[in-house]
Amino acid sequence: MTTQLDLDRLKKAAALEAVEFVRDGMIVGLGTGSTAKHMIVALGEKVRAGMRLRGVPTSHETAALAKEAGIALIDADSRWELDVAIDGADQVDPGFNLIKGGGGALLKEKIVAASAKQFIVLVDYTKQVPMLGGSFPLPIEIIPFGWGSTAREIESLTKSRVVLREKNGAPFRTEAGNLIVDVHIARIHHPKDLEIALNQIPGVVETGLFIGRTSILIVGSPHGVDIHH
Ligand code: ABF
Repeated sequence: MTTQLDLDRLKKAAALEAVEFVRDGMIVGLGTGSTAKHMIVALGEKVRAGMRLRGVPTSHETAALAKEAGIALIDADSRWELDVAIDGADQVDPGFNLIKGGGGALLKEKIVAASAKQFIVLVDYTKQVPMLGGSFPLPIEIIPFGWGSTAREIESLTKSRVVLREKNGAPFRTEAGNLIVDVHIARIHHPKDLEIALNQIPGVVETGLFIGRTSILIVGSPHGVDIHH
């Protein structure tokens, strides 16, 4: 049986491989989550060893970790171009398509991934699935105004149960002040089509589907770390 501790070791092993793609002078998109945290700590060590890096964080939590690690952050509200973005994921299929957003930072994560020349994704092997959906609900960030009607539209498009995410008994709010619904969808046969259709529903800000964005997938597993280009 693989314990959380074992999985964390695999995430760290993947993160250590990922930072080897970072070169002096790069601007790096910094992901969010427990896998990304290992990557940030490892980048901090590179900075201490003399590497010059600047980062764009995908959440307040990541910004705090990066500062602690000694990584200089650039003004997130300006115009930037990223050499590389490195982030975790909740599910990855054989085509390297992803579900992200379990941590609620999917909007910034997608903006950052989209603006990077290379998007490196880090997972432990348990995140690999033959097809997206099923074991992990698809997160969708929506505008609070009329959220019930947006959720109904999502429900009728996906024919799936749509649940408003809560935290401490209240609706979960993203850093942009929006809500998240988790869609309990069985199997996503055509993820690109679904992403396009969801984005056409008024009130949908962004979906947790990251389709065709992964440049490099790094998987930590009990037999070692695999790097897929
Ligand atoms: C972020 O962190 C999210 O998009 C995803 O929900 C989560 C992955 O979690 P972890 O790295 O903690 O397993 O990348």
